[in-house]
Amino acid sequence: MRRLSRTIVVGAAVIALTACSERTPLGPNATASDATNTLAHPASTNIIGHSVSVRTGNGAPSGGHYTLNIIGVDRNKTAPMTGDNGHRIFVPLWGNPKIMLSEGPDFAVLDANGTDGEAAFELPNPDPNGTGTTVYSVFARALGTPGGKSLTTTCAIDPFDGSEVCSMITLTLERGKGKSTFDNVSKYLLYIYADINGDGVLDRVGLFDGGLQGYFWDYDNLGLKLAQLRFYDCSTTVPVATDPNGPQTSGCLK
Ligand SMILES: [Ca+2]
Ligand SMILES: [Ca+2]
Repeated sequence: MRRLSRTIVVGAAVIALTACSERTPLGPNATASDATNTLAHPASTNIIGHSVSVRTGNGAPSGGHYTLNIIGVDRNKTAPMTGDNGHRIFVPLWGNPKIMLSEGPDFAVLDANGTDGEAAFELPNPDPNGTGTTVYSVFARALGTPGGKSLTTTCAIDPFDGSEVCSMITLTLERGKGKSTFDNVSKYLLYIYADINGDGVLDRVGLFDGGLQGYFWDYDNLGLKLAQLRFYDCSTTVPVATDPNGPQTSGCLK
């Protein structure tokens, strides 16, 4: 029986906090009013209360955000697209690529071509202290021709035996008829719910926690043309480890 390495976790938190002090706003889509509203002070309620306070018509918060479009294509891309930071990742319309995740101060597409089986995306540590309350939140919706859906599961590698560990909760994005609205999907995309220490009790592991490595989104596309993710500068408190299907609470949509 083993435990998460707290030493590594604490070390990562210090690095993340250092990075925070130099962090720029959420991205090119951020509005001028968000210029002072960086993630540098995650404990401040002002971040949530003032910039992200109104639900817009599509179910998303208002305010600055970074958008990532995951685009399903029926022909493989041949261009390398490494370092192509265009806010979009191409994936097979039918297929099961990995979107490799790496920690960084900003949101950035590092490899836009997932049609070769693997894409890469950089994002900040969502929960540097492992409290279950994030420093930013992810909203998602399905767009494109009705009928398609995708299944996204957050996974990582167990450093002790190299096995793949996936969250027991999977985000389903399904394009129905009519208007497509955003939902807060933070617990699906920013955490892994799994028993990683083998004691028979579920654990909750935030992205980039030192207890696992090689984090990625397993993206199983079943004909979805466009999955749109938006990252907002507001916090979400996700369910406890033993109740992954429980509700999230969030200050994003006050
Ligand atoms: Ca690739
Ligand atoms: Ca456990």
